[in-house]
Amino acid sequence: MSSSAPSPSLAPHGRAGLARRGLMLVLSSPSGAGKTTLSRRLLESDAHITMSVSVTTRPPRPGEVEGRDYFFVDAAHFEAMREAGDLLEHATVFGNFYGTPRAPVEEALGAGRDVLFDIDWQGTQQLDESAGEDLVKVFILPPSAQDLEKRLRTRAQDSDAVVRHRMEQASEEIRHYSEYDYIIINDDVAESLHKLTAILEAERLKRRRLTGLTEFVKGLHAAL
Ligand SMILES: Nc1nc2c(ncn2[C@@H]2O[C@H](COP(=O)(O)OP(=O)(O)O)[C@@H](O)[C@H]2O)c(=O)[nH]1
Ligand SMILES: [Mg+2]
Repeated sequence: MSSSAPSPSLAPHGRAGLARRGLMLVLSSPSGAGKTTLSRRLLESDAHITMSVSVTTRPPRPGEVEGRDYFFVDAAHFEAMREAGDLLEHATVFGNFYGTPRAPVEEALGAGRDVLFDIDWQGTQQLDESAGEDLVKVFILPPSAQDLEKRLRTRAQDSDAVVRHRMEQASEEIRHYSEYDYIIINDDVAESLHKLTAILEAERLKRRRLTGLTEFVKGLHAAL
């Protein structure tokens, strides 16, 4: 993703010309907490972060676009990717397989771009092991159980039994909140986006990510 008008505060090579390593921003939440909406909004507002598009064996929902929301594949294709080592992480969620293709992530990070992941706690744990310090983990919580139930009902128009099952799954996902660095209670999307942007900006300024810092400071010294 690129922009003709880069915002100086968010540029991977900021005004001072500092190069930095790209970071991996993970968003996890129970289904219905608003994570997909929040991801979309972040991608629209920040030109320097790229979405990691997962492969899944779940069938597409109405309105979902191949290559934007997911790459929709069958189980055999998924297995082949997994066996070839083409997935950075993978997990089974609601009986379907989900995985993160490795190549696009490595390519984006190599180019100094940040990558956004909408994955569950299982995938986050796997990335934690392989990515370590490049990973920034954000957990989104619904403001209340009633709110979550309302969102699940209006969104999917599922039966009571399905909604009940999703609520139980939500309860299970929420158990993992303490494995994350940041928590956002998603009461209001605009406010949550503001918080997420603040997290991203602060993380981008971490000294250890600024690979061009030594050179920059050397230059300062030389001119003093
Ligand atoms: N581990 C892992 N989880 C994923 C991946 N892609 C999506 N997920 C998670 O799978 C869960 C179900 O996603 P989805 O089928 O889109 O339904 P949703 O709950 O309505 O968002 C969500 O928690 C996603 O974050 C992936 O590549 N790896
Ligand atoms: Mg989603």
